[in-house]
Formats: sequence, C-alpha cells, structure tokens
Amino acid sequence: MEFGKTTSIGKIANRIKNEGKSVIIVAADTFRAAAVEQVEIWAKRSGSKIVKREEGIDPASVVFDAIQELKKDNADVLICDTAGRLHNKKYLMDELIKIKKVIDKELPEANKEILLVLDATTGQNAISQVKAFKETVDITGLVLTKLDGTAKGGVVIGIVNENKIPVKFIGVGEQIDDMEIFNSKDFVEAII
Ligand SMILES: Nc1nc2c(ncn2[C@@H]2O[C@H](COP(=O)(O)OP(=O)(O)OP(=O)(O)O)[C@@H](O)[C@H]2O)c(=O)[nH]1
Ligand SMILES: [Mg+2]
Repeated sequence: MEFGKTTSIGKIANRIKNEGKSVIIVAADTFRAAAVEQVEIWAKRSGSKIVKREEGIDPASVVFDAIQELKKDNADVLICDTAGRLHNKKYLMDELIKIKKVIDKELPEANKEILLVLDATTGQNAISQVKAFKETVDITGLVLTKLDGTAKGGVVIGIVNENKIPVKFIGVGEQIDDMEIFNSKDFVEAII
C-alpha cells in the first residue's frame, strides 16, 4: 500500500548521511519496475548507493547481493525497500520472512530495525495492518507518515498501547527534510 515507505526510506537515509555515515539502499520491491525507479530517485537525493536488479527477480536475492556490497564497501547502514502492493498477502509476508532470514544469516551481529510505515490518514485500517505484520516479522518500530495533512493519526496511540511498538519517526511532507524523530509529548499536544 502507498503508505510512504519509499519516501520515508529516502528521508531516513538522508538523516543517517547527515550524521556522517554511509548508506546503501536496496531496491527489494522487485515486483514493479516503477518501484525500483522511485527508490533510485530517493537514493540519489540522499546521496546513498543503490543496489538494484531487474524487475521480477527474487527480492531476497537482491538483499543478499546488497549485503555483499555492504561488506565490500564496509558501509555503515543498509536499508531495504520492500513491496507493499501485492494482492496476495500471504505471498508478501512469505517474501518478508525470506528477506529477514537472509539478513539474519548474513549479518548475525548487526543491529537491525524492522520499521512498519503507516499512513496517518488510514485510521482504523492501520490496526489490522500492524496485527498482520507483527505476526510475520518482529516489528521494532513504526513510522507514521502524512501527519502534515488533516489526519492527526490518533489511531496510532491505540496501536502503541496495544502492541508496545514505539513510533520512531513521523513524516510531515513530501520533501527530504520532512521527517522528525517522534516526540510523544508534542504528538499528544498536536492531537488534542
Ligand atoms: N503529505 C505527505 N505525503 C507523503 C508523506 N510521505 C509520503 N508521501 C507521499 O505519499 C505517496 C506515496 O509514497 P511512497 O513513498 O511511494 O509510498 P510506498 O509505501 O513506497 O508505496 P508503494 O511502493 O506503492 O507501496 C507519494 O506521493 C509521497 O510523496 C508525508 O509524510 N506527507
Ligand atoms: Mg514504494
């Protein structure tokens, strides 16, 4: 779903680059040619290296390749852009599990984050999204996008309480700097 995953990856990569670290982004949404193009644009904007392969290739194999690049370059951070638009949900979840297996095997010592990107405008629907993904992979954090719009994302408070998953970033626009580290106090004030 178009929740802002790829955009958020560009913004997060930019933040990490600004901290002086090197970033590789891997285009692991191989199901749509356009997805690879979109993430490539964000890699350029953020000054990150991209690892990509042709459309239709196994996403986990591209991630495997990217990890070899990471090791070769001795880069600091690898960010994977994954698919969200598959009609068959089971297939999508199976792909995520495969990607996670590759990462765990190839980078057993690395710090890993699995971020679920939620669109603040989707309301209650977000709850079922979190449930489905949480059952599949251990989500370590949420990114809440489109908080610049009219939606205040109040539903996320319920999600955080129920699932004990922290909100790590919030998206507040379409530009590269439009991302903030989540501050629960500001957020509650904005909702009120
Ligand atoms: N206003 C606003 N728009 C955003 C924000 N984040 C993303 N968008 C817009 O939302 C649309 C979808 O963003 P993408 O990053 O392509 O979403 P995605 O989850 O990667 O989508 P798929 O790859 O199609 O599943 C784009 O038009 C973005 O510019 C945000 O924080 N605020
Ligand atoms: Mg995308």
